[in-house]
Amino acid sequence: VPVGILMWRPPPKQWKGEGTTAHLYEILLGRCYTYTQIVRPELGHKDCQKIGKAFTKAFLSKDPCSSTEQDYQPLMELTDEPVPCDKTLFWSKSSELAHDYTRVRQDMFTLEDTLLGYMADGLKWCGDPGSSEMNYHSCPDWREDCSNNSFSVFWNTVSKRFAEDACGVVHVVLNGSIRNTFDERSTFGRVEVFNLRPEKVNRLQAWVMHDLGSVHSDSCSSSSVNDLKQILKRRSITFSCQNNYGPIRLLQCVKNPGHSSCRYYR
Ligand code: N1C
Repeated sequence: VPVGILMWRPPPKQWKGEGTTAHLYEILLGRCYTYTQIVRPELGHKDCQKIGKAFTKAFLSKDPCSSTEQDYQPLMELTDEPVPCDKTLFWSKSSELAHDYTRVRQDMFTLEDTLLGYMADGLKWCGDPGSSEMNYHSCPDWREDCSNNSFSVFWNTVSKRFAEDACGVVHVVLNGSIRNTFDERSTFGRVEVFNLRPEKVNRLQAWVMHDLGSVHSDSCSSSSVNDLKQILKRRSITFSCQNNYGPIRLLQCVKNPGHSSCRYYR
């Protein structure tokens, strides 16, 4: 039998989404070291080599459309990290604003301010059952290919843990400039809200932020936010809500000082 036949592998499948981020492994390792050595040196004992290997092992040589929570379990165990009570910040459709805020409020944490979120933020990855390599050409698209793809399952898994670990008063930044300010299909609405532990979370504080100058707006009194309130009520968690929370409004004004809504601060 010619050697070439034995070596033949089916070509990687063509998915609708973009492929694995170039140099994924090196980026993950570099971010792990940056986080554990520089951002939070108290985590300096974490083994980034082991974490990097567990990360890629979770999806390499596997069908990227049948990813499971179990695949990521070894990685989860290596990256546990406490977030102090009252300091958890969730967000939905408000990524930039929420992260701007925790950048200044260094005592507060979004998922991307914890090790695993920091490592994975903005990256894409998938493998292929017929190969031990990453697929740099394409990865499944959530809508057009499959929902149980390697990175969606990852975000569901880490978001679930982030919510389970939260305690005290927890916070969420919501986008009041879109119709579904609270979206039951988002990670926040689907995963995080249902994984808060009522025995240790006493209250969810929502901040509904409007883009400067947006016309269409939803607020604390909108029906979608009321849905959130009802879900929490059934789960025995108190809900409070504030429109255009001042400290975050100030950050919006820092970026757009000329706006009429910001004249108050000039
Ligand atoms: O679906 P979302 O928002 O409600 O997810 C945000 C919510 C946050 O509270 C986070 O704790 O869920 C967590 N989370 C991330 O931290 C995260 N970083 C990057 C969920 N998803 C995250 N991503 C990617 O953004 C991921 O690919 C997911 O599909 C989007 C979700 O953004 P969204 O709809 O604005």
